[in-house]
Formats: sequence, structure tokens, C-alpha cells
Amino acid sequence: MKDPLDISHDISCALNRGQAVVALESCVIAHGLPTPINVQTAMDMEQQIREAGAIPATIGVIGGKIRVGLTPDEIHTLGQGTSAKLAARDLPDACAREIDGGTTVSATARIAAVAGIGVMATGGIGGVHRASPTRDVSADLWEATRTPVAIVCSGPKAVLDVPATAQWLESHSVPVYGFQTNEMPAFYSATSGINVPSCDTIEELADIIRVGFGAMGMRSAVLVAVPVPGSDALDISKEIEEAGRQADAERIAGKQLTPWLLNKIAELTNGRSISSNVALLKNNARIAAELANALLNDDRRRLGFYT
Ligand code: PSU
Ligand code: MN
Repeated sequence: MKDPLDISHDISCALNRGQAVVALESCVIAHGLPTPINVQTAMDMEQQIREAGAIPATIGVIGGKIRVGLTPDEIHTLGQGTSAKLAARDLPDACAREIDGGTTVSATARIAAVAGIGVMATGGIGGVHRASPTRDVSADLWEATRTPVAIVCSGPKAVLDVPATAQWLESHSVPVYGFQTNEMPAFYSATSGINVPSCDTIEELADIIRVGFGAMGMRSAVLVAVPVPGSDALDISKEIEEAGRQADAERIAGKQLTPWLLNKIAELTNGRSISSNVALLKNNARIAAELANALLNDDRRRLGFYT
């Protein structure tokens, strides 16, 4: 059988040398942002990681190969709006059919864990949708219960039921830490009214992951929730509610729902939501790189987190 996992030469050298590597998802390229802002943002996120002294590994599926470390050409291919949206359960199918696809947080976390990468970045994770007739709960959450990766994000996407998502994470024992905040960020907004423990420094976060996870043998992800940078925060709750109403009226469900809502909110805010989304993605990439660096200042074999 062919090995579907295809780690680029640069990334496998970086991992062998023990350098800090950050995984990036590609569903946001394929379905989360419009072309060409999506491709530019993917490049900018990689640049943020390099500037912080780590190595970016954007993950996606090209012709059925699970690529860890997409080339700029491959990122461009995924950015044309024609590739699939792949959650973790879709990966075997995508490999067998030899298709192209952007990987969601669930798929990216799974691939990162298999490749030996302990930190990934995204914008907002999936979660429990608001009053969805199908009771949609993102596969991102289930994956977070069983995959030991630090996921740097800006909390659950604002289109979701944020309190229900926070409760789900608590009930399923997935830890969430606010980075320099006591409140769970809610994607476009830095606040949600939901309390989370705060970490003031990257070193504190790294200690929690090292000591807590290594010693307790915990196998879940850790969510590192970073608020959108101040000037890019938006109060667009009316537009978000309106998008939700329209999605219900048009019976949008399943894989389509999240991209549809993000696109509708961009339309209703005249693109303001896109600038905010791009800003938080770049900021999260940088924080993830700092965390990956801090985690390396230790004997990796002791962590347990990486095995
Ligand atoms: N963050 C963004 N934009 C996105 C996503 C995250 O800023 O489009 C993607 C991630 O890939 C996440 C997915 O895993 O949305 C969630 O989709 P769903 O709700 O269908 O699980
Ligand atoms: Mn969904």
C-alpha cells in the first residue's frame, strides 16, 4: 500500500533537527476566505511563523496525497474554490479518490499529531451551532478530545453558540486557556462573557502543556484562545444573527453551513468581517510560533505530548 502521508523535505528535516514547527490548516484557504485574499493570507501566516523563528507546515490534500508543508503552488491550487472540504473522517476517502482538499481543524490536528507536530494555528475552531435543526456539532470538537495538539485559535467562530461550545469543551475535558485574557474570545469579538483561565506569558502556557500534559498523560488537545487584536475587533452580532436566519430559511446544513455563514457575514458587513478574520489568523500564527519555540526548550521525549 502507498503511504498517503507526504511530509515535505524541509519539514521532515526541521522535525529531525528538533526545530519548532507550526501546522496550519487549509480549509480556511479552500472555503473560509474569498480568492485571492485566502492565498495571500496563507502566505502571510507562513511569514509570521518564519519571522517568529519557527517553520510553517501548511497541511492539505493534493491528488490524494496528505501533504505536510504545501508548496506555494499547492496553496494556490487549494485557493481556487474548487477543492473539497476535508474533516478527519474524510481523509481516507480523499486519499483513495486522489482528490484535492483543504483540511479543517479536525483533519489538520489528526495529521499534525501523526507527523509529530505539537502546535497548530487556525482562526476560529468549529463548535456547537446555534439552534441548528440537525444539531450540528463540528467534528473539530470530537477530534480535540482525542488528539494531543495545542490548537491556537480565537475561540469558537462567532456564528456558533459560544456558551454551548464552551460547555461542551468543559464536559468533554478539553482544556481552554485564554492568552492574556480571562474571557473566552469569540472570533471577531474579543469578549463572550464566558470565563476561562488566563495565561499571561507563552512560558506559562508551555509549562502547563509540558507539566500538566506530560505528567498526567492527557491525550486531548489544548485550546489556546487568543483574542482578535484590538483594532480589528468587531461588534457585528446583528449581521451574524441575520446570516443565521437566512441559513435556516434556505436550509443550509452539513459541510456547507460554516463556509456559507462566513460568506454571508462578509456580504452583510461589506467585507469588514474578512479584515478582522485575516488579522486574527496572522496574529494566531505568530503566537503559535512563539509557543512552539517555548515548548522546544525542553527534552521533547519527556513531554509525552509529542509521542
Ligand atoms: N477559522 C477561520 N475560518 C475557517 C475555519 C477556521 O477563520 O473557515 C474553518 C476551520 O477549518 C474549521 C472549520 O475546522 O472552519 C469548521 O467547519 P465545521 O463547522 O463545518 O466543522
Ligand atoms: Mn459543520
